[in-house]
Amino acid sequence: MSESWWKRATVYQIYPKSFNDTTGNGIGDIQGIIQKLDYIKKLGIDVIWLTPVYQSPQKDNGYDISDYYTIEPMYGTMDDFEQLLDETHERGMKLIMDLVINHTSTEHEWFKKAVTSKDNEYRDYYIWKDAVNGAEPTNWQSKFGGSAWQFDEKTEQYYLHLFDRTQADLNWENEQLREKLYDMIRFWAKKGIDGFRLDVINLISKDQRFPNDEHGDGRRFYTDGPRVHEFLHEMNQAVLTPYNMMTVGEMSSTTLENCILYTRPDRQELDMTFQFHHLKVDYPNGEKWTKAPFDFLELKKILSHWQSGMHEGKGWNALFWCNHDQPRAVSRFGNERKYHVKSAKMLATTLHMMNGTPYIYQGEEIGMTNPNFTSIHEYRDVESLNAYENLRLEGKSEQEIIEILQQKSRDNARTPMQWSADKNGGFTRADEPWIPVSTNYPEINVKKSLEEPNSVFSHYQQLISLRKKYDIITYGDFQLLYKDNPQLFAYTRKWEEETLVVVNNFYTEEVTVHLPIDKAERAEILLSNYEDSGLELKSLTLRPYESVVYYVR
Ligand code: TEU
Repeated sequence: MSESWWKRATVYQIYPKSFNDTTGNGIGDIQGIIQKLDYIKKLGIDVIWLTPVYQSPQKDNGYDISDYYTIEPMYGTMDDFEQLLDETHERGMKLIMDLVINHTSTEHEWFKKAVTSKDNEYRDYYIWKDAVNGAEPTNWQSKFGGSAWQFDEKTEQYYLHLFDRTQADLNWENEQLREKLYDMIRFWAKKGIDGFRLDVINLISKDQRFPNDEHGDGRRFYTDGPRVHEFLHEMNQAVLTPYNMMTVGEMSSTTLENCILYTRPDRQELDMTFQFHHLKVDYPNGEKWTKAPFDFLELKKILSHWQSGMHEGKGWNALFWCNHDQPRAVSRFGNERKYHVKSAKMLATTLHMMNGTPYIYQGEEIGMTNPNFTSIHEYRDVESLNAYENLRLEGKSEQEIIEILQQKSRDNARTPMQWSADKNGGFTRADEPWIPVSTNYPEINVKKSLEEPNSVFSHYQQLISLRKKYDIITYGDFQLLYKDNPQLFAYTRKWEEETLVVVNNFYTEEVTVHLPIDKAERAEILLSNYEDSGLELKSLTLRPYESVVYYVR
């Protein structure tokens, strides 16, 4: 396998809690994943990314780890995990784990010891500060709302938590702590896993002055922080390269310049990065908790900027529309009602023909939608529940808040995988799954998608196989066309004598374009979401959500 095999790979993200339940307790489990490996293989997947299955009190669905070395019992046992790993490999696929090392659960042994006294040997594994003027040490805000500092009555100091108060930030300045984390990574690498997705890894280095943020929520003092590249290179040399781990960093609020530094091969830090700027184009003035349409021109601008910038900078993008923290793509950027299949396919083509490694979030391959819950009692996510309380305090009505959650909540992507039209979408035999199934499971499910020749599933299969067949998709450059067109996302990929022309109509209105392509008369269609797309590139009319990949050589 070449050292950059992952440049041609497609990754499938599994959120185990909502994937497949085999015990009847309403919660997905590892044996449930094993049952569906042939399905994932049929899609054409190369790598599975498993979100956390370590022991956790589940305050943040596993991103609050209390023991890095134990499988959470509700998901199964270490034997189950090792069986999953073996059976994944037997099918020629790889498995990467989620590595959450910016913080641990406050139920982790390290924290439970650290909080016993100021001079405990584990105290410095976390970030403790005295009150300032009787209040929190800084005005930094948690990403889940409220202060990022929690007061501990026993030792009369605050500890830092950039997320929930039960998720205490680790002190990466402590070398002994770093070594303990590298030992843990070696433990999993020695089991034979193939890599890691590193959770909010660009937050691990904090400005040690811990200043107040006079202009914001404090993120500029810990995002892409002063020693982050040093720490990542140290970890790379200590464990990631020695065990040949594929790595993707989740980079909260990062920059193109930093992502080039994180992923340029000569720097030996990470292989690729997720950035989120394209997923904030429906956050007016950066505010998530408002109902707003997405800004299409901004979406094109951001994606194109990252395509060209990372290509020129020799970095590598992780491409995605959705994950367990984001609303469903077809609901957010497509048309889940009248043009459900067409728009789901259009979004898939738009992303998968780009430069980078594409990630498919479970259910995206069949066009799963937001569930449009109508009651706060259907929501589960700590961020959603905090937002509900905060919006009530702001005076918003119940209906206004529910409409905002319907559009923006992370629960949107966490409803159970829809396998069939059976009870609970075939996810569980329990009466009540841990979170309600979307009511459209009789219409949108795997069984139905596998039976239909022109399903969203079959479109993803074709996109994945095109990536393996055409090197231009992996190595070609990127050029946006018609950047000011309000409904068309069109771009070219060029490599040696070849050109891909990818045209995507993001709306229901028809649009006519005159594509400036050399040798256009030699164009052939590699993939379309319509049966009869035109070949006249000089004057091409695209129908609602029409999406076509042309190949010219
Ligand atoms: O997400 C970090 C992150 O940037 C998002 O959670 C975002 O900040 C949040 O959704 C507010 O919009 C990672 C994990 O993917 C997420 O599930 C965890 O909750 C978080 O880190 C803490 O571990």
